[in-house]
Amino acid sequence: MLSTTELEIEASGLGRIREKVEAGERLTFEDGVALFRCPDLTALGALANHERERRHGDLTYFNRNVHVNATNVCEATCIFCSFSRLKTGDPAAYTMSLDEAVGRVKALRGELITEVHIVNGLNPDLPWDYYPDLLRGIKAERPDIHIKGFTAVEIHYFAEKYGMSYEQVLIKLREAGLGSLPGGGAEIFHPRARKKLCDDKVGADGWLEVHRVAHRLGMRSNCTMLFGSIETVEERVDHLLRLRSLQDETGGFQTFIPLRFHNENNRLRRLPEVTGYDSLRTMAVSRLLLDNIDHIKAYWVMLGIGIAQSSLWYGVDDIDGTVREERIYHMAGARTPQEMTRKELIGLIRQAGRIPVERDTLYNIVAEA
Ligand code: V47
Repeated sequence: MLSTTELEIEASGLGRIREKVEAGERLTFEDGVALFRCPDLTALGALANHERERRHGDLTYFNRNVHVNATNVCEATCIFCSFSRLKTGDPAAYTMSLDEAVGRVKALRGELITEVHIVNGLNPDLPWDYYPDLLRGIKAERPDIHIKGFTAVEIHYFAEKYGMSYEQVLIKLREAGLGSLPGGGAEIFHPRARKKLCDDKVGADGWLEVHRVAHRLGMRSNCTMLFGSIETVEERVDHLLRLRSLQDETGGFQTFIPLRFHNENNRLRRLPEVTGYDSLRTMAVSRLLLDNIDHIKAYWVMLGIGIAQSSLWYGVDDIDGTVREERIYHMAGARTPQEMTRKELIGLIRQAGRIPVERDTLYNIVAEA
């Protein structure tokens, strides 16, 4: 006999997909579109939660991290971005000196941070040495800290600007202390949407190739999707399936992070705010389609704390970290705090009925909280 939840899933038209999920069968493009088009969020959430609990039970991961955005000067003209400034000297453009950037980490002396997350603009005025020097400077201060830094877009830019292959860039950065790559810059891979969103930065194939090379070198990385701007549901599914294909090849992605579009201070400000409903369904569909990626992360800074917490029942098993000094989303209108304490994160996870687990960047367990 079917349980009440199974009956609800049947009634929502997702019965066949439920059978596939339970049999461990891979979902297709059409299944992905059907999941996005299903209005019954509760049924979709139950399906994603089934998968989440099968993999992780109640465990919910977080870490203690700090963000360093060393420059917002950026040659790219992505229309969704509120963080970047085209040229050095433009109002609100900034570039930290190495002392200043390393000083952000130095200031944490004694605090139990395990990760520095670095994402920058594509700054035409900086010499190559700035980047390895930044990594070495941070490592000299805190050899214990894992540096997750530079999106695939930055790696591609370094390769072109300084005349190296992706492999050479990654090896040099790794020698200077880079541990893994964050998932940013993926946006939406489909050429129609990508052309509108970010015509002058690396395309889907280049983004994927950087991660392919990083994985081949034994580095782990994350992946993302910017959702809720001008993309269609089909383009979201296409994006997720391209990530799934690369993961079949390499197995190097650790976590997928759906990034909710924020509409303030950028050229897409006329678009409506992305709803909580859309955020939850996007996370649920991601959990179901990305059958080969272990973790789905709710980045609370951009989702809002309430949705991030609710998402723990919609496929999500990771809530990111303490995130001090975030700039990219706060310049785009995020109203979330600049940081959360470990205690606050643990409280949010427990209040949602889940078990908090502090992890490091590579998902080694630091402590069961
Ligand atoms: O690539 C920029 C996004 C990304 C906006 O790997 C925007 O653990 C919404 O890479 N509205 C950078 N999104 C952030 C990033 C990241 C964040 C958290 C965790 C990890 C990880 C990586 O931010 C960009 C772009 O997709 N972004 N502007 C905006 N207005």
